Amino acid sequence: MAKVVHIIDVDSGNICSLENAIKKLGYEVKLVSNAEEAKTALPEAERVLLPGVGNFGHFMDQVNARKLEPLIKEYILSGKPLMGICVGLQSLFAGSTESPSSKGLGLVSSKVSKFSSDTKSVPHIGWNTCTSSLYTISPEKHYYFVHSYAKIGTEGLSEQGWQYSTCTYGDETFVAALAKDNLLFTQFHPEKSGQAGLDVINAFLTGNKHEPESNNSNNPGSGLTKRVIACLDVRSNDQGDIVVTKGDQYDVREKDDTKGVRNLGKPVEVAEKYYLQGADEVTFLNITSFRDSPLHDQPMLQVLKRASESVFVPLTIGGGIRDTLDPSTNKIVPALEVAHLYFRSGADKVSIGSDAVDAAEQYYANNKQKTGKTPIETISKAYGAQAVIVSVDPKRQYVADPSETNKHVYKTQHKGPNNEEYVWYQCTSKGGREMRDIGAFELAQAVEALGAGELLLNCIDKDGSNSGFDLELVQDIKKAVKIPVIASSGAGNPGHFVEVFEKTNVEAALGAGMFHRGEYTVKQVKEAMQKAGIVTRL
Ligand code: 1PR
Repeated sequence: MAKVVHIIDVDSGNICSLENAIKKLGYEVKLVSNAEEAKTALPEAERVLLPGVGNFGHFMDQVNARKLEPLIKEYILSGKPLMGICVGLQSLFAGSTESPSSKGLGLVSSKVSKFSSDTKSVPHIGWNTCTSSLYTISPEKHYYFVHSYAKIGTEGLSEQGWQYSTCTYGDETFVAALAKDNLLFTQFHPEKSGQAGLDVINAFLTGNKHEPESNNSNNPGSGLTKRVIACLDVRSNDQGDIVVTKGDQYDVREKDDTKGVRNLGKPVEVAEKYYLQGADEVTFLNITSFRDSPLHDQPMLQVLKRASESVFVPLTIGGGIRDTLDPSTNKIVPALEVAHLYFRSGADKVSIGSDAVDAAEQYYANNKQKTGKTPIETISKAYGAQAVIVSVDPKRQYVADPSETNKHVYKTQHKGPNNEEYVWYQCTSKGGREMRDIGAFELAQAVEALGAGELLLNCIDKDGSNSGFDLELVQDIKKAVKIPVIASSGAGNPGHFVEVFEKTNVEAALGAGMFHRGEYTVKQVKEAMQKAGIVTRL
């Protein structure tokens, strides 16, 4: 009979991913979500996981509302093994500047605080290296982090008997993992860190501690990598099968007489292939969700569920994240609930497209007052900014003189059809079908203010062109915001990834067509990056 692992489930975004990782390692999972269940389960439990994602206050509120705090503490004091992940690690501390009125478990006396964004993007998103060799954590390997808050510095930890591993992000060094007796806490997500992460979970489950002689005994490896993301545009074809497709300037129909939806494979198989090739993240964009409510899009939820059983890197899902009418009840289902459905099916982040344009327009119309009600705000409040990507679908617009528009323009080296020297990028919604009265620069600033954690910056003019990323646009949007930016649209060969990382300071780049058509693999992209001296995870 399989051994059992108990997971304390307070509706954290990553439960499904964690469950899949534990099952992959050959264990059975039992969820414990309230005091009643905990009172029966924890005295019998042999190994417990405490995962957390998102907002510290929301997490502690959930723990307290379910009356779990004394039971978790009692379990910890019993000396049996417990592993906390991400906000699970942060909950160990007395509190966090993220939610000053919420108390943590207080097993470590200091507080968690926010990264400074003076010289770097915040949140810290990506694959980074750590010191030490606690529970197989190796300075040679990369682990996936996604957070804005951390235990910065290590003062007092050794004195309180903790072994720790640290990670450096820009100018700040923070706690990547903490261990003491049978306790292990990681700030990174081992369930999303590929084989290296599965090894850490396995080491915890089997009690393989590998304690170093002293804290910080090893130098960390190369540090934060530039991420390579594989993107799967997904929709039903005319036969009703869910397929990976890919357009040119967003037109996904064949150019021949059939005019059928271009079919480039089955989503789960394609996602697995890119995971095995070394993709740092996989993104699914449900490109026709503006027509089909995601609430009834069970096939898409199934795709996500099945992909998350075998793909142990972050999965993003976009398409239809908005307040949605449920035709069966005639009631509006809030975007937060739609996102919740996706998170419970294995998504780690959601990507908002059309609704973000509405929200940004509303933000400026309200003189930059936030309502607290837009999907960006509600989802980021519950799941954390790092779980909310905004996908921008802009189209180039040329002007001869900046005075011709009230949008942010820049002088371009690639002049317009009538020799125009200035350009701005007009946002669209519904997959490029509707032109909107807002520029990409203005939208980027609005959605950052509303709480988005990352931007997926497409460019309709470049999509499917194989001519390289729009470097000017990427540079311009990087100047607009502090949050990380993913460059997208136009990648045709590995050199284009090298180019965007060398010529801009973007954090990640995404490719679709060149991978789907089998012209290049993700591995080839990463080998080219490594050859060029760009930090990557091979
Ligand atoms: O508006 O919140 O429902 O979200 C819809 C999502 O679907 C948005 O993220 C939007 O970008 C996407 N989408 C809608 N229609 C299309 C389409 O192609 N007809 N796909 C579409 C956008 C863009 C890329 C693409 C890159 C790289 N896909 O992410 O993968 O351009 O392509 P390349 O490397 O081949 O050049 P909502």
